Amino acid sequence: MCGIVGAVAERNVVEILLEGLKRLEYRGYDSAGVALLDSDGNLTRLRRTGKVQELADAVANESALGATGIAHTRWATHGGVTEANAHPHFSSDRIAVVHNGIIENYLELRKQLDNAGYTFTSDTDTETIAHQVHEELKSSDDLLSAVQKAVKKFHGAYGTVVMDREDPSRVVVARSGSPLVIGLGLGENFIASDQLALLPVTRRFIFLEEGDVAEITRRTVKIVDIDGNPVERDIVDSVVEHDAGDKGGYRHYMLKEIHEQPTVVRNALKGRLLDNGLAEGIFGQGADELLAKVQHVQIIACGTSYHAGMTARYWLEQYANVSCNVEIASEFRYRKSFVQPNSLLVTISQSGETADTLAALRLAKELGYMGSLTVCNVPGSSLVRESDLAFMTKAGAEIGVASTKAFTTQLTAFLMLTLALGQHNGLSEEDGKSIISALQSLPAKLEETLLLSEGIEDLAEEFADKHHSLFLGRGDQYPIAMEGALKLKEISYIHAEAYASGELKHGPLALIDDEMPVIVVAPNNELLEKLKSNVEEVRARGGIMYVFADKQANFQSDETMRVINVPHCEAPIAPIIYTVPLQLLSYYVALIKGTDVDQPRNLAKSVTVE
Ligand code: HGA
Repeated sequence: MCGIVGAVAERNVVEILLEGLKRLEYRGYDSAGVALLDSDGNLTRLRRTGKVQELADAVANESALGATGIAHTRWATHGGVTEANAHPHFSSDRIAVVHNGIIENYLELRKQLDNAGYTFTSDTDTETIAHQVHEELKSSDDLLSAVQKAVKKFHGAYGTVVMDREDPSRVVVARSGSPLVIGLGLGENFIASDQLALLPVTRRFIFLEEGDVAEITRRTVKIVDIDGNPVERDIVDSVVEHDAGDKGGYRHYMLKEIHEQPTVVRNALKGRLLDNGLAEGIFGQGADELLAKVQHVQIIACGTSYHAGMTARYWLEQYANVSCNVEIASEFRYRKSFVQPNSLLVTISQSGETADTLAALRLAKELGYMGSLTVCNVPGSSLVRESDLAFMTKAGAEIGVASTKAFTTQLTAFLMLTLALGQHNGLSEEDGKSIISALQSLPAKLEETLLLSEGIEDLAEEFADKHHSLFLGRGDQYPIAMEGALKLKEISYIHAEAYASGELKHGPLALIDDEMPVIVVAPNNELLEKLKSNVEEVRARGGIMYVFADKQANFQSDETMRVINVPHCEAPIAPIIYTVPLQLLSYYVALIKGTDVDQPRNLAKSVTVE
């Protein structure tokens, strides 16, 4: 989603801003812009639709420079993808603004500002921020109080940075619903929507909290709450490692991240899983006490993380004897729901900034859950900071928009949570041992599964001219079928739907013909015979199938069915293992179709708007 980078320095900051934008590129965007102020108050703005490189070329052509600056990658929510709608937005050639989020009451504000004589030059909600701050400056002592007064009038979400031509020594920033982090340098300070943008210039950060407004100069940072009262925020040394430029010899980040899975899963297990169970305190301080009381789990997530939650439900109910509901965050947050006694709220998000999930967590806190746990990949993110407990998935930076290693490490985390909750709820010794030994074998099994790569690359040829596809699975493989379908549509733009295969006869069978490939995930489990019947239902109607199956499942390739043998694995980790061939299939289909694998059209990595 949108990215923000800003700087107040003595040196020219344009390269810092552009490098910051490049580091946020992977999140997906449609246009980019920068505004620079020099010490004489000369204000320059450049904006381009398309890639940051086009903006960088324009900056080089114009030799733009300034020691104070703000920059932005936009993922349009209000107003089309045009240069005029790209940020920064100006008011009266004095105020410059970048913004992540949505000002929901922008039409009303726009009318008032229109009446006050302001001319709008874009269709965005963001431009109202610029004019509102300009308007407030008429009756304020300084930019900080003007921004503070302005944001009180906004409904919705904002992470915004404001620059004033008449005072190049500072920027003022405000956060509500969209993350912002201040980066502290030596004699220079920075602001960004994500610490990744600033790692080349600092590792010392202040994460702003909801409602914070801050004034940043080269040497000072002053933070106030929405009413103007000074507030203290901790300085944190970042532990995040990120080299956005490194694809490690792979053609795409996504392929690199698929191949990293054995390593990152090993990291996720290290020091946490012991031969006889879990190490103590792995879910954080006070977790053991809280988890001992849990009788129900409510999982909230979006997208791929939601599929991890769906899989977790099978495990928590089957092994840990804990009831579990899973809901999409954007639904949960807008409906009345009931809290079961002794319920733990679990959120899942790669970035920890997913707007709907964060809003759901905030809502849930008022509803009476016993506590909250987040399964997250980014330390210091909003979900981590606002949850009672955090379990870090340790997948490392995930750059490809289509999530791969974040998903398999989330699943690994949930098998550990199953062990943790199960020990208080009658997890059988046999199941406990089987989960532990399955997890111990997981990194090596993932390595073995990645060897399927070549065969899947050949198979992908058969999908390149298809427009639709169906994914089938049963039990804990149903969410894996859903995740496989999501991957294929995300990066190859082929329409893909997933069904629990028992549902076929209730509708989707009508779609079957030889133009509709049917992908089946078939480990050798207790549902195999049922699944085989579903496969026959497809065969009888002339469907073409691709079956990812355990060798012992005894599927034979023939003219209507291609069988890809997946390494045999223990039952608890089968959902994780069968995810990998589906990731590879999507990747190779996308490669043949020539799509933008790492930044698929219309999508963003960290979905920080509703
Ligand atoms: N509403 C603003 C910013 C959108 C955004 O934050 N996207 O992630 C716009 O449409 O320009």
